[in-house]
Amino acid sequence: MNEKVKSGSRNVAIVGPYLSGKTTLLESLLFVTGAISRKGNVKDSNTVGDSAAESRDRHMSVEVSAASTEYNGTRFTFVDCPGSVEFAQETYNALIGVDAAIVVCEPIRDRVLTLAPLFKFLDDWEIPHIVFVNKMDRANIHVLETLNALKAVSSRPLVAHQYPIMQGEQLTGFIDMVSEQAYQYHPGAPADPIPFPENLKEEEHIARAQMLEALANFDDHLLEELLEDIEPPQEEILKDLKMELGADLVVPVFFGVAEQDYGVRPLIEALLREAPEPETAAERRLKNIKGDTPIAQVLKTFYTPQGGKLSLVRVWRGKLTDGVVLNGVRTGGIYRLMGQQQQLVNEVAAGEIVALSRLEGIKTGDTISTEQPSAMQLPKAEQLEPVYALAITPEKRNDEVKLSAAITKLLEEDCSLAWEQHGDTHEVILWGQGEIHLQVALDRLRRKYNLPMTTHLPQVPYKETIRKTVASVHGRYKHQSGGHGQFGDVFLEIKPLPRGEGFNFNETIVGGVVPRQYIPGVEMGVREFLAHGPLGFPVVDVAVTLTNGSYHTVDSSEQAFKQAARLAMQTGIPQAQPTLLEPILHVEVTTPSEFTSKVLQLLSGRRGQILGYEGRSDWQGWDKVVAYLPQAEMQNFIVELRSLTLGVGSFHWVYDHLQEVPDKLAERVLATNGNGNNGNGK
Ligand SMILES: Nc1nc2c(ncn2[C@@H]2O[C@H](COP(=O)(O)OP(=O)(O)OP(=O)(O)O)[C@@H](O)[C@H]2O)c(=O)[nH]1
Ligand SMILES: [Mg+2]
Repeated sequence: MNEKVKSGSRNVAIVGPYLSGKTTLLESLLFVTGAISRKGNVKDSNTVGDSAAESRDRHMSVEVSAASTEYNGTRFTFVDCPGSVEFAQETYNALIGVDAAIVVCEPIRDRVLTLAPLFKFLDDWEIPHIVFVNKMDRANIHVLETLNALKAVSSRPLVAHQYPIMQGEQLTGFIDMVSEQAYQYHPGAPADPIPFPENLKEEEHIARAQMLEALANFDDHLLEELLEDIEPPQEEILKDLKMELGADLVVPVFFGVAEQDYGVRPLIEALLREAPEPETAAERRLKNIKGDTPIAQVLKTFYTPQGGKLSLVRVWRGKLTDGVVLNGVRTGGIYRLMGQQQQLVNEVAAGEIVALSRLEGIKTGDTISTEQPSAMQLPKAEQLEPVYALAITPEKRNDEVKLSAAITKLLEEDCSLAWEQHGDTHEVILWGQGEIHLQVALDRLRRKYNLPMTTHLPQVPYKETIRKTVASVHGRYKHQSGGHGQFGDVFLEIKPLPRGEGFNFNETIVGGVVPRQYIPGVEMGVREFLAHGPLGFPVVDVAVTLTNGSYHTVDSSEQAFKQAARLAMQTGIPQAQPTLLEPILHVEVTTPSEFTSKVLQLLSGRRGQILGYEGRSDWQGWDKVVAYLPQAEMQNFIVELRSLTLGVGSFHWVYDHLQEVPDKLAERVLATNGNGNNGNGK
């Protein structure tokens, strides 16, 4: 790694939709700045960005990866983010720590539309960003069409910083919109200045006028010049570009072919000239935090293949030196990263992104400082809710004990995962953002923690209830064995309760026909029975009253009354018309309005009950659909929702209530997973 840094640093995230060429662009940036001497390729699994085994296996990025390089005396740390929505949490966590972002996209209308959630995040957090339209070697739509598609999804004005020169679908050069100088690209070499291509004059003029107008919206002086038809000096345009990009007021657009390094030098030149200095982001983030205590924030937590913990941090203020104690924890070492390679450094100044080792107990998003305990907490990216689940079991039974420690580490690396041990079904359920997300988590369990797992679809936690009252049911337990006998005798009333009331137990015993000390035994017997009803599921919304009974002075015991109660329940519940209940979720789906009708169909097709839908007040062009959805229908809901909405639809859910399963469906459920292991009375 180069150590010729003279003037400051820039931290730049590379973000954008799945497969748009982010990792390839990083490779090219590292190559043209001399940080690597040979370019790797995503297909050959030898790029810096995708150096994690789980990324290499899939030819896609599944976690953020950082790499530092140096250009013209400035250190650039790039953070290559995964594009798949299933790994969006990684991207969001990292984005809050950078000075600017490059949004890489393809010149394809539908793919551009998928940028909307990312643009929203960037604007909500005021993160300066530029767009790099990649794959301009296969651009089969006109430049203006690409720009219009981009404008439609960005709340900030887009300004074309370059005008591409095309030959058919292939980018061959560009016109710099500030200087109006044209350049010709060459394979493996920097671009050359060429005369202005006359055939593009008209288009370029329109695009340039739009750029200047957009900039003038935030600069009165420039506006006056434009109104008076005065050509503004280049320095003024550049100054405005820098100021307005830094304040996230405009979004400059560049074009290129990362695979051929086309457009990559102009991109890094522009970053050097126009990306805001690290102080800009620091001022924005530390707005309310006075003083000069060193402060950093964790953007990502890694467990290296050797098992060491590494925290990628942004140093917001002050200097960190080797062995510094942060939040009471002594750091192991400070490293600059080049993918999975680490270079040890002695100290690091504010405005850099580096990795710190052994920050035990400190999580992604945490604010860390030399003060202890740290009272400061910088805002963190919102945590995504899990939307997809699999039940998991270790392949080897003995591994069960190791599982929870390993999953805890997994969750530290990725907070968009969650897990639970389900109370009713006893399954261990791994929750995440989609199929690939969970497969990656399982790969990590196998590879890093030697915990191969098998998976299956989680059971739906059905319950059962009753429809009818049984006024009196008798249970008598009588057992003679050697010395003491066993005797318990009860009459119970069993009544359905309204939905959601759970269970209650009463007694109306008079005259001590069932002595006080045996009544808890009766309740225990009833509760035990209800844990596994006749259909095979826990019974809820039932009231049981002990109304009568008898006892034996010598042979009665709490245990005998418990058995008597179970016997009464065994007889009584089947007479009370047991029925199956299913959990119903309250869901709020977020979708671009153009897909709302499809979303409504999807919900109805899955037995959903639409409660309403409306435009989102905070997001133009997007709707919120609210519905009840049976949990049994949730398994692939996110997968189908994404496939209907170009991948951008999402949903939020909470458990809401239990509801009777329609008879026909209940028969099917019971045929496949009812009653088989009903432990009742055994
Ligand atoms: N034709 C063409 N293909 C490219 C270009 N840049 C990248 N690709 C190809 O696009 C595919 C995806 O590239 P990546 O660099 O992995 O894309 P990514 O955006 O990092 O993907 P994720 O991180 O998985 O979202 C690979 O097959 C690349 O070779 C380009 O400029 N032109
Ligand atoms: Mg990638």
